[in-house]
Amino acid sequence: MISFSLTEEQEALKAMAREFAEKEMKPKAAKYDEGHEFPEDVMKKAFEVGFLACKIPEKYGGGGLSDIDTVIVSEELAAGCAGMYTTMMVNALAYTPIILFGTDEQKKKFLTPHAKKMSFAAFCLTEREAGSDAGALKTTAKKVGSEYVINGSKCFISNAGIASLYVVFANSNPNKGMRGLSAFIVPRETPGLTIGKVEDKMGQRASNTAEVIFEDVKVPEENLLGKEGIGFIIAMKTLDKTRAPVGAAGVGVARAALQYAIEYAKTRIQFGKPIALFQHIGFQIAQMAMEINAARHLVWHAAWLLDQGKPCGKESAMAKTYGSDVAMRITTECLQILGGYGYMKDYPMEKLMRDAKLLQIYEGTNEIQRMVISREVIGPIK
Ligand code: COS
Repeated sequence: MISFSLTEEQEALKAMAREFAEKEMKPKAAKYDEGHEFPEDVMKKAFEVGFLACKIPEKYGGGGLSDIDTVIVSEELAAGCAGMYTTMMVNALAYTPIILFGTDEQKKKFLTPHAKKMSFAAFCLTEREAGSDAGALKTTAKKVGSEYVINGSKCFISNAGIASLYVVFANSNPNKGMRGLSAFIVPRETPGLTIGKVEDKMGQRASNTAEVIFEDVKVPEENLLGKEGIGFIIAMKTLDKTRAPVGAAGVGVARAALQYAIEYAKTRIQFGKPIALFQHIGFQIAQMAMEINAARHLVWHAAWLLDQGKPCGKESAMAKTYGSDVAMRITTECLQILGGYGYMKDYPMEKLMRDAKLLQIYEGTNEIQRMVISREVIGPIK
């Protein structure tokens, strides 16, 4: 059966996220972008209303949001500020390997405290020499007695500098290549874990992105997720789950840009009439509205498949790619509608455009997504 109607709870969740974005995020978005600062006051409130732990299952004290719930919330939060959205939803990214592969004991030990107190987590996969080619990562985890000793470094890690918990992918059997990868839960206070360079980003500047360095970091074997050698699969299954929300964030950013451009076009008078009455602008607005709807439908379909437990690697990749491409295209076009004003920092459009760009890059570049989609669509070649 196909249905686009939301439940009463989902409508309430959407309204709450929209109000939070309007009242708490939007008014402070420019300040935290300009200052490249961690929005602590906003995050405290986000924790109070449950967004930081929204993906932690209810059994462990969190919000237990479904995948459809998650994309609804993601669209709304990203419409408020994509950088703040990323700070919140990277928690979901880092909790997902534990939710999917952790034991009951690991979930109680590591997730429950995050549901009780404002906390952040980071997903440590990317390295300087292993970005798109995630399987080629060089960080090692050597088994010594009942511990693993982790050495290496990770880069471009969202939430790195503010996290108290890291899910770290390392090779515990380098002879096996990507089949030697394993995933570990590493608490912040573990000796040898340090934070390196904090990145100065073009957009999403309210989100913290930094390097994480591991020098003889010892973790007990109880912190291994699943079993040795399935780290790559853990990473891929996690990303299958988290890519649709990135598409949803693209929808949110695009929607915010279009809404602003429409208000502007209705009041900006040129040649004696509002520019919204020029056919070119009207058609542009129609095209953008169609693309936003199309992107949302792809996102909701991927989230629905996830909730049904059906395979959705291709659909998640489509949702992420189309949603983020639409965000980039629409923020660029909306900026053009504002002309010179769009290019100035006094208006929100240039930030939306800078923020959109990162959505095409993180959680797997859109080129990698196209590779995932094309492999499945083309199928085996004899
Ligand atoms: N679910 C389950 N298993 C998966 C999977 C998925 N979504 N994707 C791949 N696998 C499995 C494959 O089935 C294969 O297993 P077998 O060898 O047993 O058949 C194994 O994993 C290797 O997969 P593949 O051959 O596709 O690996 P490639 O190196 O060719 O490609 C890509 C892997 C490029 C898809 C992967 O490295 C990737 O997603 N890179 C981007 C990383 C990323 O998103 N980084 C962002 C950082 S997090 S913010």
